[in-house]
Amino acid sequence: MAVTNADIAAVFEEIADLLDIQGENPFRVRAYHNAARTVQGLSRSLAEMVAKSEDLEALPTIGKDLAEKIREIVQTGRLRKLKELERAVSPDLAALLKIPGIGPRRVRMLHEQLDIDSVAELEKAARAGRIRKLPGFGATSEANILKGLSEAQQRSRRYLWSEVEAVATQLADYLKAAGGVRRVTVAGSYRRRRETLGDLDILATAASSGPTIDRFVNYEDVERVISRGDTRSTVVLHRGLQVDLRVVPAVSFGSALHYFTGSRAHNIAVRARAVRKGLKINEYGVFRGEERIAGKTEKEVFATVGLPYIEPELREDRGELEAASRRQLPKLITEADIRGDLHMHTRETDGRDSLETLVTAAREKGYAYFAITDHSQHLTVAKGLTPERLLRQCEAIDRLNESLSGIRILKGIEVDILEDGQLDLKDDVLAYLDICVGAVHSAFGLSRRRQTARIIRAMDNPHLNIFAHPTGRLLGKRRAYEVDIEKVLAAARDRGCFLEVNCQPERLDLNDVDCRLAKDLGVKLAISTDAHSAGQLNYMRFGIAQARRGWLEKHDVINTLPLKALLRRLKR
Ligand code: DGT
Ligand code: CA
Ligand code: CA
Repeated sequence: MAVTNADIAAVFEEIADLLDIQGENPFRVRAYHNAARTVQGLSRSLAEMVAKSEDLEALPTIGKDLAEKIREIVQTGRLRKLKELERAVSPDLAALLKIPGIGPRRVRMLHEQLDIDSVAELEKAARAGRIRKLPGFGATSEANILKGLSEAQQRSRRYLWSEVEAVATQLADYLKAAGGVRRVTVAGSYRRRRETLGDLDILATAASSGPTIDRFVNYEDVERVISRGDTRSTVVLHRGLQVDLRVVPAVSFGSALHYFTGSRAHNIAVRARAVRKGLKINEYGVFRGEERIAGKTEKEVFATVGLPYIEPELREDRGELEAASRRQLPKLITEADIRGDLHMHTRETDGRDSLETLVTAAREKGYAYFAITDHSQHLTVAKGLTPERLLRQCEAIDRLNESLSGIRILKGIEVDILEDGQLDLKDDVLAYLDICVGAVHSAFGLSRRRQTARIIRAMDNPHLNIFAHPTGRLLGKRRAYEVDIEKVLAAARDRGCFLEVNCQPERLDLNDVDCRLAKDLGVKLAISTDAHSAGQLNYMRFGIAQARRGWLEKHDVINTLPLKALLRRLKR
């Protein structure tokens, strides 16, 4: 992986900060800052200059010592000097630098005078009013530190894709109304549909960039403008979400979109392919020597390296370039392929809506079928169904089905998988249903071996069709339980069971990597919303995105089947 000038500058900045924290000679500290600035401003790649053994000492502010360090970073990807400093200054202490308003000198002072060694201790001291007493700090400084702390906490978190969707759409629409704007696209991890996002990256084309940037920084939801240049700007919105905007000319749109969509690893792989063909790809275009040969569309960019268009969801450097060059890219599933939803709850348990309301919603989605799968009795917090209540629900569904045409309600259950792998309802009850979805809602703490055995035991029951939210994770809240998912997948395949891709935005479980594994092992999946209200039937798009990131095609997913074929697959 090629070292960029920005990487080298970052190393120098870090060294400067760490030296400063240690109370080093200010001239040495300054030398590193200056070198970082020089490196940052160079138009040529240092990696390339090193490769050609060019004289680095000819560069301003770079002496013998720094030239040697640049060579070391380029050649080894690291710097011993930085490693030494990182050993000498604790990472917890260095982390204080990330708080706005705190530079290295202040870190040193806080450490020497108040014995503060971590962000947590800083917060405690600020809340106790101890910081204002330090020379050069004062009450305003202390308040700013507290504000900076809460901002830093916000910024270090990642956002669920679903949380950001409305913000992204509104901001993009708002920018489209700027004078002279032609296109606005949200790129980055948002476009790749990653389940969580660090920040938003927006790309626009416009006749001139000024008015677009003006409109951007004046958006009503902007809390703080971090930077504002001629063609780019970064702001923080009220909820702490950072947004980067880039305005590019239309001729560069495709290459800029490709660059800012990422992922970084994918970009690096594409650029390496270009280099082998004697081309250079960057955000401005594809170049042979000085001549621009492509850049207007992404399709053009891919074509210059001999590849067909690759969907954003696949751009993670997980084999998509190889598949593309062999013309074996998957034809990714779309929401239009889905014929029904196989997991949802009514107000009989923890859902909000009635059967009738769900019928209307499913009809609006154009579905041919959907399954009602309320919880079973073991899940008392969700008012789980006893066999008697389940039977009454089944009768209601039978009556409703008689009055319906063009759509069929499947009688189902989300049955608890008990700690010993037994299902929470008797076989004769399960035999009465069209579909049985099983899930783990208890004993998350079992060892990997026992959890895996428990789940496989549940799948031994021939009534179990779909294993729901298979790892139990809640994004940002709860880690997956310990389970050997590969073993579970193999067992499912051998038994004619399916695994779920749960569409709830906090679950998205299976994740993308495990979807891919399922496909490779030949296990079919169900993409199901687990809706707890009629509106949540629209969560299907989140699961589809995850499935696409997992390379799934229509034929990998059972709820793309017509009703009859599906019912056949549900008979094990
Ligand atoms: P995130 O924001 O953490 O969810 O992930 P991304 O992928 O949106 O990353 P971000 O916002 O840092 O950058 C957006 C895209 O811009 C990234 O996917 C690829 C491109 N990019 C940014 N910086 C670099 C870089 O230094 N090298 C390369 N090759 N690409 C970069
Ligand atoms: Ca981003
Ligand atoms: Ca970004």
